[in-house]
Amino acid sequence: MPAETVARCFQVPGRLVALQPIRTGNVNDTYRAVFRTTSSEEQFILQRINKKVFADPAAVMANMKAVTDHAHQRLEAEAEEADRIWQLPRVIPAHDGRDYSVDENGEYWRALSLIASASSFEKLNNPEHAVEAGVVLGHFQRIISDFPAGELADTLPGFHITPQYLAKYDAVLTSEDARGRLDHSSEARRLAKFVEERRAFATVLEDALDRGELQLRPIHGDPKITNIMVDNFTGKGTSIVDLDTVKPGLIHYDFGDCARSSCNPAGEETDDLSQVRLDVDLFASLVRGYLREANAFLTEADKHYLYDSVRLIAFELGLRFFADHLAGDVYFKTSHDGHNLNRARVQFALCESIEAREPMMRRALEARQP
Ligand code: GN1
Ligand code: MG
Repeated sequence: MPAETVARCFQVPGRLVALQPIRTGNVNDTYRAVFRTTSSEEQFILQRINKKVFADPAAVMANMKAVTDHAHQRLEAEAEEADRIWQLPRVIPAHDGRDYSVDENGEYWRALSLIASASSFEKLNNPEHAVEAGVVLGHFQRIISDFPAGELADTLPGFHITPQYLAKYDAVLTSEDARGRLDHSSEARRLAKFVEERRAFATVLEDALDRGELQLRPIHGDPKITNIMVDNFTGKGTSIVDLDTVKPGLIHYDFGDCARSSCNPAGEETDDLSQVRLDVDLFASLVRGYLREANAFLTEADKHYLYDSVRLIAFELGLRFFADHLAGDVYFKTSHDGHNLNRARVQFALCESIEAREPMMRRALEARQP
């Protein structure tokens, strides 16, 4: 069913006047829909949920609805004391009252309210932006930290459990096609060696969870810098978006993902590996903003693992891209041959840079603790 037809299935007043594709995500198809009446305009985000990734889109929407309802209640309760107006997407119901609409091909679509007068960026622009990105993530984690993680469905089994990505990578390597891709590329073999050298490290967070040092909480799941919105008028962080990976997990994967995506000035799509690095000054600013909010709920053990989380998530994402390349590009959207291989090279280069800066990053984390 064309997106124009689906856009009309949700409870939005007026007539559809425009539908513009937004081509940033690696998984779902996204549009901005504009509806008008004679006296008003409403814009919202329309998304087709990728069923190859999310096997149970209804459960994804149930998680999203429960967490955003809870977060909106907290935002309203804290609005008077807050230093800004925080925004958060709301799930817009379909005409039949459900949180999604299913088209005649069985595809699932959702509508989400648009964040007003705000922009997101591919990378951090300056230290103030870094502080704001940290504040936005810490604030979101804080207002959902009292939501019972056990009430959320595990919509993506294995998502952000690094040892499970290693197991999948090993399984991919048993196929002849994957072995062929490895044998024909010295760069792919270099990356395979990189993975082998870090196998033991891959369990660092899950071991801490098993020992009872860390605990499962609701997490965002995908707080990369492009999902953090900054107010066009005030320059302050105003919202975090892309809530379909909200699920029980370790908040460390969130912190790591925010840091690895925001503090690498080259971005994750660069071809120039020499520009890839973890900028420690930006990281220190991000940490300052994050802990301003997150100190309210982080334990000492949580803080102990923050450095490892940044190193681990760069490794994990590189491993996911690399495994997808070897599997024949079946998960992430790609625009050219070798796209996922290059993305993996970037994340592994970033991981090395994080390893080289460990003492400085640990100092930045310690300096920010009261
Ligand atoms: C995917 O589609 P997007 O851009 O929101 C992926 C994240 C990765 C990210 C890397 C469900 O997110 O885990 O970190 O690409 N989402 C899923 O850019 O796998
Ligand atoms: Mg996402």
